[in-house]
Amino acid sequence: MNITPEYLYQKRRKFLKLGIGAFVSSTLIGSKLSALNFIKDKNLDNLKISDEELATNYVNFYEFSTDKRKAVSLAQNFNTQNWKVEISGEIEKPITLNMEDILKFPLEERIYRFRCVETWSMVVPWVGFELRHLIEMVKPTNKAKFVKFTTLLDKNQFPDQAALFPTIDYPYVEGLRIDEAMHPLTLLAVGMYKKPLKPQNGAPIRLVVPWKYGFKSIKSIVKIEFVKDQPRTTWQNYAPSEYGFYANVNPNVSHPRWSQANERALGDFFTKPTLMFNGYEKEVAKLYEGMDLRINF
Ligand SMILES: Nc1nc2c(c(=O)[nH]1)N[C@H]1C(S)=C(S)[C@@H](COP(=O)(O)O)O[C@H]1N2
Ligand SMILES: [Mo]
Repeated sequence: MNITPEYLYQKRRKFLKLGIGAFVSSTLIGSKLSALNFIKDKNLDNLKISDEELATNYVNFYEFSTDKRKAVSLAQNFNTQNWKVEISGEIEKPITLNMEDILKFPLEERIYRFRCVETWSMVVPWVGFELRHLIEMVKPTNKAKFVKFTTLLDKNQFPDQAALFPTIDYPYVEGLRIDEAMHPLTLLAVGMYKKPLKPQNGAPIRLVVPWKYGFKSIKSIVKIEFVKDQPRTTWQNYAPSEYGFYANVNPNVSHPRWSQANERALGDFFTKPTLMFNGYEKEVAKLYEGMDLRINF
């Protein structure tokens, strides 16, 4: 019989597992989230939400480890105290925001499909705000054509960044075209399952672009830059023939080493067909009108 109230258990676990830094930052976000009257996503598509334990324990976060389980355990002491996000480049109002500032954007819950390029998928109830609100605040100039995102670079915290031969180039960089970044589906997430993001899922703030492969949804962001030219991303650098800039979920365009036609939802035994633009075709297809999606993969 478990007689420990869930909130006490949670509290104790936090103290045992998290460094004090992560604790401070996640309590800040946690108190904000618990005070929040969520604009509840009505889940009109009736998506089956993934089990929270699976979604928080089966992760890709190469800075910690390429091994999904190891990444979770190595992430537990991640320090997000005094986290800042620098917003710069082709904008009228460059600014550096702390998490308190960021939590003033209108937070809401969004239940999204999420599809990794490795063919696993999940459905996550994110908590976040539309990136376009931040973009509107900083007033991009007409030279701003792309948005470039950068993850924290910190060899003291990320074992793979300190390795003699890191797996990928760091810091992790991603990018979106400005109209993709302005799309109302594009989120900056600070939470999932009504709680602050866990370190392994990209605390304290990450991108979520639900119609693109998961690697576009960059974690633990410290910099957002508005740029003229299409930024070169980490995965393009790693293998340009395998990971394109657009990375739109597309069952008709195979990865050179495997098909993208099907996927397996976390916890499921059977696979199911992958949907064009991950099920968001109605909302986003117009962004790519006239583009050859085999070339611009
Ligand atoms: N900084 C950083 N962001 C990242 C990654 C990473 O290794 N480092 N992995 C990406 C990949 S491949 C996926 S599928 C998603 C996984 O998000 P999740 O672990 O929260 O499910 O994060 C993406 N964002
Ligand atoms: Mo991924």
